[in-house]
Amino acid sequence: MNNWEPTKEQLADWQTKGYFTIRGAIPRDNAIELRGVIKDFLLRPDPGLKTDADPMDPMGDTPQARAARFRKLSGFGPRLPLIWHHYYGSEAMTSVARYFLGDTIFLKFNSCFVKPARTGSATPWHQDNGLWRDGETEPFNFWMALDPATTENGCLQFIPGSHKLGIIPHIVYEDSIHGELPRDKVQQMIADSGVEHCELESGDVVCWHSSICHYSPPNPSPHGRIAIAGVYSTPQITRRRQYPQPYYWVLRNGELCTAFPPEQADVTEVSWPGPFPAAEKTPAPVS
Ligand SMILES: O=C(O)CCC(=O)C(=O)O
Repeated sequence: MNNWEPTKEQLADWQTKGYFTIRGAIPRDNAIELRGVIKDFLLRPDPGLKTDADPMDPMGDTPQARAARFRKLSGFGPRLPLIWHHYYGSEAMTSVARYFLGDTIFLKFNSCFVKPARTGSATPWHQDNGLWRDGETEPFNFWMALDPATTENGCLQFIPGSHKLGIIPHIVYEDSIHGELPRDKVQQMIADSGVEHCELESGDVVCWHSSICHYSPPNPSPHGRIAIAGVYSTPQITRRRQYPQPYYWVLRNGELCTAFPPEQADVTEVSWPGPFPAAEKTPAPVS
């Protein structure tokens, strides 16, 4: 294992803003291969993966329409060797996580965010641990652009410094696709701290604190935006889980876990905290 260390700038960004970027975390050619694997899944009549309950428009029977059905796919990383070895279970990513989490790490969540050209929808303002509702602030979140992510095609936006505000209870509005930060609170945070657009090239990664407030807008542009995201954690941080999804070892005692399929980590289960509370009224989403 190499000993990755952040640059001074990355460390300062992590501490003050709550996120930092790694340019060329994996070679661009590899990122483009991974995108091909995801596109292959999207075009299958039944991708056989966990998908959001928010299929996107249009839902026709052309290859283009089939590729535009889903906003998010989950649980594919440990099933696809190319994605596992180049990303979730790679030395490139685990050596970064090791700097923050230590020598024994598992993958807590893995998902793919698909934002097709013109129809790609927004991910509402949220904190990851506001959605998890397990009280964990220390897991390590990472997101890789497979297509270039730009302001035009809906790159991620962060409120710098919002990771210091603690976990804010999330709610659902009538038009929410999942729990989200209270919209009036987001307006106030943006007025106070501004918003940063995180533009990335294929193979670049952004890592963020689990409490940072972030969002991605719809994609009106002619360019699709596919990205793969993950969350690493440790047995010390994660003593409980809320989703019926397995966790997978990536690093044990400083050794990269190279087995495929990856070995599942044993984590004590606790019960699901129940639905998000409903908002009293529904203002327009914050964009
Ligand atoms: O890729 C996106 O649009 C949203 C990603 C996100 O919010 C997340 O991974 O928590």
